[in-house]
Order: sequence, then C-alpha cells, then structure tokens
Amino acid sequence: MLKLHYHPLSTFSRRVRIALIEKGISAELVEVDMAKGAHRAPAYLALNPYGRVPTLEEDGLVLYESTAILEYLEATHPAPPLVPADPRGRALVSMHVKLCDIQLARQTGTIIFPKRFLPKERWDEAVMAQAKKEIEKHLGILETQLRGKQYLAGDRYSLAEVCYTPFVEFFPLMEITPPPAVAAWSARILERPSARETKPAA
Ligand SMILES: N[C@@H](CCC(=O)N[C@@H](CS)C(=O)NCC(=O)O)C(=O)O
Repeated sequence: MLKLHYHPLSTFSRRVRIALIEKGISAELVEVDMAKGAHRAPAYLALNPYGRVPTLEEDGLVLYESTAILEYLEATHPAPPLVPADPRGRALVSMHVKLCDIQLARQTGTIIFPKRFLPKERWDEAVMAQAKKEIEKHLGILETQLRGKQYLAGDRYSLAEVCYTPFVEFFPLMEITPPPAVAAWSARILERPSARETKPAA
C-alpha cells in the first residue's frame, strides 16, 4: 500500500494528493506535524534527509520530489493518463512541469510563505515584490500559450495542470490579477473535484 507523508497546507504535497484522486489510487495519508518540527525529527529525516514533504513510500521504495512522485504514479497507474501518449505531448508536459517549478513555484513560495506563516514585520517586502514581478512576467508568457486552449499540453488536463493547481490557488493572496486566458484556465483547474477536495484551509 502506498504511503504519502504530507502536510495539508503544503503546495507540493497537494500536487500528489491531486494526482492520487485523479487516478483513483488509494494511499495511506500520514500527516507530518510540521508545526511541531516533525519534518526535522530523526525518524522523518531517515526517510527524507531533506526534511521536506511530500515523501512517498511503497514496498521499500522511498521517493521525494513531487514531480518524481508524479512520474512514478503515472508509470505505475497509467489509467486514466495524465501524460499524453505521443512524444510531443509528453515533452510539452515535461516542459510545463519544469517551468512551473522554475518560474512560478519558487517565486510563489517567496511571497506566500511569509504571508501565510510569518508576522508582517518579518516579511522582506523587496524580495516579495521582485518575486511578484517575475510571476507576472511568466504569466504573460503563459497567456500567449493558453489563448484559444483549454489546457497547456494538447487538449487534455495533464500533469502540467496538476503541478500548477496549488500555486494558481494563491493568486488572490499574492494580489496578482492573471491575464484573461490564464484566469479562465486557473478557474477551470481549481473547479475540479481533486482541487476542491485538497484545497488548503489557509
Ligand atoms: N522540490 C520539492 C519541494 C518540497 C518542499 O519544499 N516542501 C515544503 C512544503 S510545501 C517543505 O517541506 N518545507 C519544509 C522545509 O523546507 O523545511 C518537491 O517538489 O517536492
């Protein structure tokens, strides 16, 4: 049985929880009490030496890095597919997954971590403003790619959307107004039952 170590407020954990739901995979969900530092306790570090969530376990296999976990789930549970069968579609999904991490996830973390978890006097507003600029530039590029399309790669919901969902959730908190095609796409992916079911409380 798959075991997922996660936290309900974790964006990267949410990607995996969404994929589990989309694919109808049952897994034991183990909440890591990060508020109490359980992710830095020796028992957890023995599993994931980086002390981060998510971590997936199955029959002696231990995987961290959400995108690697998503690839594993796709390979072991191919139906319903979250990656197209053709090489071009696969490459496009892979490109968008990577760009999500490089151009959006990191910058989003820079803004939402302080906003969610730190008092205002500890915010580095200059760094947060720079991150917001970078996000807006990326969304301008996404806009050109999404115009006239429902999804990023091909005509189907894919791992690209799974990866983006936890981050587009925070446009309002980041005070970002996405351009129209990105806004419509964000609303579309946030409406899915898998997104609703995993929506963080804060
Ligand atoms: N690149 C990793 C990022 C995982 C990550 O940063 N998780 C956050 C929670 S969303 C975490 O565990 N942070 C705790 C820490 O860095 O101490 C992935 O894709 O899984």
